[in-house]
Amino acid sequence: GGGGGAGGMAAGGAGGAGWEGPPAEGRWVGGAGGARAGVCEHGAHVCAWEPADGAGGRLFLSARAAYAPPRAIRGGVPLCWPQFSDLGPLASQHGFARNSRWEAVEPAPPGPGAASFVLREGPPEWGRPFQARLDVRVGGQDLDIAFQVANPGPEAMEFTFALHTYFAVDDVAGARVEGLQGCRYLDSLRERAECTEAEEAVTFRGEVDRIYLDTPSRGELRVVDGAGGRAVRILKRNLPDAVVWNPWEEKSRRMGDFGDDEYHRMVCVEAGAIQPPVRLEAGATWQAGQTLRAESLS
Ligand code: TA6
Repeated sequence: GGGGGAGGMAAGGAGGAGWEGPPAEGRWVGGAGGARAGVCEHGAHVCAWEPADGAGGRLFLSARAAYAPPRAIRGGVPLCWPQFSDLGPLASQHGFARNSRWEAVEPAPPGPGAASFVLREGPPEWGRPFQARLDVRVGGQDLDIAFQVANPGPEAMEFTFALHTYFAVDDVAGARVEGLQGCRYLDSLRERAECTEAEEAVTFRGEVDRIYLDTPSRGELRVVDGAGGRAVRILKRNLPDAVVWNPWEEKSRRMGDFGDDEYHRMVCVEAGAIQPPVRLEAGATWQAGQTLRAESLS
């Protein structure tokens, strides 16, 4: 709750030039056509994304975001691993990847618009060895985020996962999420009751918090910012599920790193592998990712 931001860097609004440069340990990565992404080692977090079209930043970043542990950055693309929400053994909602310090490494393959990070250490309560890697690639109208995790063993590991993407919209009243008609979803506002989406598009007249299962992955899923005349398609790899969230008024007031009125300017659509959890055998590697493709409505 509360007004504008303290700490970190002042963050622009939904459609403006957005971010006035990375926070302390972040940086801009420039790709083809003048596209760029703001990335931080904290959480291997993509905090900002400006496609080549010059139509402004497409990710929401709270003016009150904090950029250091134990907080996760409020906006951009938080990495929810090894647990989405409370769907796992950890006490901390959304796991530890998003509020750990990752190490920047040479992108593979190297090239403009690429950034890579690794994480090999988790908190004691996780206690299982792993090697995680995040590869970001920005250029033209696309932002690609690829995650992989190797399980050296000796035991199999189970986890849930989501890319908790905050999309910028000029006005949530004119926002809609297309591509979910007919999908089953769990309504987190009603003890995860199982429902079916009847509407051609999900719109927002109050708090929405739903885990959609077995959703389309080839670009049918689209976040439309009607007021801003922009849209972003979500193409997914190995991420069957998609969470749709807007905190609305009351929950916004309760979040210290989120302005009371910032819910008007964001919609979360989070590509995930949530139900069933992922089971990764010893010696195996799991890969997943999303490509966000920015479009204009005109
Ligand atoms: O986006 C789905 C969700 O699980 C919501 O229930 C809400 O808790 C949101 O994540 C944000 O969680 P956070 O821990 O970042 O405040």
